[in-house]
Amino acid sequence: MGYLALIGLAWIAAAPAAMGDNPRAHPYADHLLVEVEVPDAAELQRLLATGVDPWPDHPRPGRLAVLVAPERRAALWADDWSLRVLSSDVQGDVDAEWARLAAAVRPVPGGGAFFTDFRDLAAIDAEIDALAAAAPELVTILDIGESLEGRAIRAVRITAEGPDDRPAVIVTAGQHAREWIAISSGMYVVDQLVTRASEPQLAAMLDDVQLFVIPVVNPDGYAYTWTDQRYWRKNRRDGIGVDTNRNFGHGWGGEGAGTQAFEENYAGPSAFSEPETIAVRDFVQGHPELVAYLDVHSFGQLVLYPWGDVQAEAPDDAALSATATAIAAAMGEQGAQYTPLQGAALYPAAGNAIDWSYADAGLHAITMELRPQDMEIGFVLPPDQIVPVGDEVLAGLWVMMQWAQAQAMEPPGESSTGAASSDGSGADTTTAASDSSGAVGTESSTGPVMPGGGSGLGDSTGVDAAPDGASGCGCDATRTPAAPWALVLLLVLGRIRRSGSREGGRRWGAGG
Ligand code: 0X9
Ligand code: ZN
Repeated sequence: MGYLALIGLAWIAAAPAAMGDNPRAHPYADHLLVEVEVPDAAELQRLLATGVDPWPDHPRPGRLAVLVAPERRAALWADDWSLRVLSSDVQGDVDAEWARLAAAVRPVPGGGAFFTDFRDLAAIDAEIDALAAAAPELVTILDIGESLEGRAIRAVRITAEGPDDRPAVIVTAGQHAREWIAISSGMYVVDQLVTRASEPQLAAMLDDVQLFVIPVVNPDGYAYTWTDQRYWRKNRRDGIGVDTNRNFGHGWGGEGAGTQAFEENYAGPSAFSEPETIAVRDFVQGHPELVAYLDVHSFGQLVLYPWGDVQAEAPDDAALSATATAIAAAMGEQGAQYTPLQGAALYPAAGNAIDWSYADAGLHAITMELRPQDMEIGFVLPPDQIVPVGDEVLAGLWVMMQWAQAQAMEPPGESSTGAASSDGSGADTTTAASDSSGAVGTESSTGPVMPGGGSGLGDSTGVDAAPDGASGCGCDATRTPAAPWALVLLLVLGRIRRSGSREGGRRWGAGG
């Protein structure tokens, strides 16, 4: 980022508008965070009837963290729940984070300090502008829509010069406002791909593949987490909010989608009722060069693939599962262990973004749930995890980009999106299992991988070492078997296929 530092070294702005400055903004005063042992579904209902607020948006039996407002304490303590107080001062925790942020020096846009802490929307926008100004040959900023409150929804396109029909990967983050680490990671991959673009491996990739990153899909919600409620999740529709990740058009209103506006997973009055989901939908539909979609969330350390609403296998289950496994392994080599899993096996979430992008737009689609795994930490990660988590996301994204790159290498007429038919029926399913699995295991298995020289699919220990059982989402994630023999077979198939494609296949360029 060195050359960007030339923009200035000592721009110190006034402390940002602070939650602490806002007299209305102490929504968690006297709240406790309590872990409750919930033996079964009936007991879960009994617990929720006390009016406590489950920390995960998809509460399940097991050890469940709940926010307890002062007026709910008596009801909870009167019963025979097995409890552990995780925090006796939730507002204090929020205030502590805020005090740190308010005291921090605002970074010079493009000056290299952006990832030393979490950043508000203004700083994010300034950083995007600075990156685009410093590398106009690589970066284009696109306004793809406007939020309910009139904020711009911005996409960043990163690619080397070349035709617009080169295969492209889209990354979205920040559908859920409180998941700050997802947003910082979206920014981190933008920063790394731009500032390291001259590294030979990356330069070659950017010749072949285009990347679109939307770091903040839900800017109104994100702004609100900085001014009012740190744990706000949804957009700001009528001050109550719609969960954009239940508002997409595939399976809308099905299992795991809330029907009541107050619910954290409220799906909205109809599919694509929200400007944020409309913006993503229209952008995807307007860019037929897209082949893959990565949606970034927190938390739980999981790599999820379709379907997310029903447990039936997607038509391209093998390909999607192989990609998720490869991504989890690549992320695991950077630091934390990630578990690949079909989304619906975690819990059903009808109307989510990746199901729609897979079923209706034909994209190879993955959701990441980033760090932590631990409910006690939840959405408030310390800032020294921004870069390590960003590196994990970058390593996972690199797998997706390799998958996209492999699409570019295919001989004409052999399409392998690894995706279902456009109506989601799976009727035109391709040979994607071998195609895409081969793709994710091509160059990465021998060459260095962004960012730290790991080995991608070649080492699936990230999968095997993933912890069993409860994820940070409060869900009992069952592990998807890595089936190493199958992966090796697919890898070999991919290699054979890929080298054939190299010799006889098309390259991008005039005439495509
Ligand atoms: O519930 C969601 O929208 C996402 N999880 S989060 O904790 N970040 O809110 C993930 C949805 C992934 N799909 C399924 N679980 N089916
Ligand atoms: Zn989320």
